[in-house]
Amino acid sequence: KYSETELSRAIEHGQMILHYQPQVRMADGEPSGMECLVRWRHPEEGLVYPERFVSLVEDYGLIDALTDRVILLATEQLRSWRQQGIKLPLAINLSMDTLQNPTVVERLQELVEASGLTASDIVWEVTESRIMRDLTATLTALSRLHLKKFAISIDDFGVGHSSLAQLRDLPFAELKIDRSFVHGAYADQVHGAIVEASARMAASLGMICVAEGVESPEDWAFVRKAGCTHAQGWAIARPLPSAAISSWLERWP
Ligand code: G
Ligand code: G
Ligand code: NA
Ligand code: MN
Repeated sequence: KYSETELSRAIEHGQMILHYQPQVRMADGEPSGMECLVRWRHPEEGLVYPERFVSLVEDYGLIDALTDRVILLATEQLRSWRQQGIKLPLAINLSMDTLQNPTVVERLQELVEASGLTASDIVWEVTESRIMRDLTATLTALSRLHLKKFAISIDDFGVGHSSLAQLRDLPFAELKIDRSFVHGAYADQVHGAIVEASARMAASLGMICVAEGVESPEDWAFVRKAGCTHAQGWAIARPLPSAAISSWLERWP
C-alpha cells in the first residue's frame, strides 16, 4: 500500500514515534521493564500501527534505517528516564532481516554506547517465527549479542517453529508467550496447556517467562498459576506515549 519513497521519507523525516508498554513482575506486581513499539505519525492518516508497515519496510530493504531510528528514539527517552530516576530496562524489537546483517552486533552496540547507556539497559526482542529461517546467521548474531551482555528475548513464542533443542542452544534470557494463547487461556483447554507448557519449559531452562496479552483479572490469575514470571497487557497498561509513563508509575499499585 505505502510506497518505498513514502516510507523512506517517513523514517528520515521523523514521522516514526514510539509508544511504551510497561511489564510487571507477577510475584509482587512491581514494574520490571517496558517495551517500545513503533507507530507512524502519518500526515494524512494519523497514527499507523506496525502491522501495516513493518513488513513493507523489510521488503523495501529499509529495516536497518527504521531500526536505527527506533534505537535512537528509545535510547534518548531511556536516558531522560534515567535522569528522572526511572531505572527500568527497555525492550526493543529486532527484525530477523536486521540480524542477518554481518555488522549488526557492532552497530547495535555502538548505538547503545553512543547514547551513554550499557547493555544491561536493553533487552532485544526477536520474533520467533522469523528466527529459524537462517539459523546460522541468527545464532551467530544472538551469541555475540549475548557475549556483549545484552539480554535477548524470544517474542511471540508458540506461533513460530522453534523446538526445545533450538531454545536450549540459543542464548535467550526470556521467553514471551504470544498473546493469542494468553488472552482467554483460562477458558480454552488447548491454549491453557500451551501457556503452562511454555512456562514450565522457560523455568527449566532458567528463562524469564513473560505472558503477553494479559487483558483481564482472569488472564492474570491463570498465567500466574501457570508459572509465568512477568506479565504485559491491557490489564496492566496499554502502550503509552512516553509522557504518560511517569504518571502510570505513580498510579500503579
Ligand atoms: O504495537 P503493536 O502491538 O501494534 O506491535 C505489533 C508488532 O509490531 C509487534 O509485535 C512487533 O513485532 C512489531 N513492532 C513494533 N515495534 C517495532 C519496532 O520498533 N521494530 C520492529 N522491527 N518491529 C516492531
Ligand atoms: O512485539 P509484539 O508484536 O508482541 O507487540 C505486542 C503487541 O501487542 C503490540 O502491538 C501491542 O499493542 C499489543 N498488545 C499489548 N497488550 C495487549 C493486550 O493485552 N491485548 C491485545 N490484544 N494486544 C495487546
Ligand atoms: Na515485541
Ligand atoms: Mn510479542
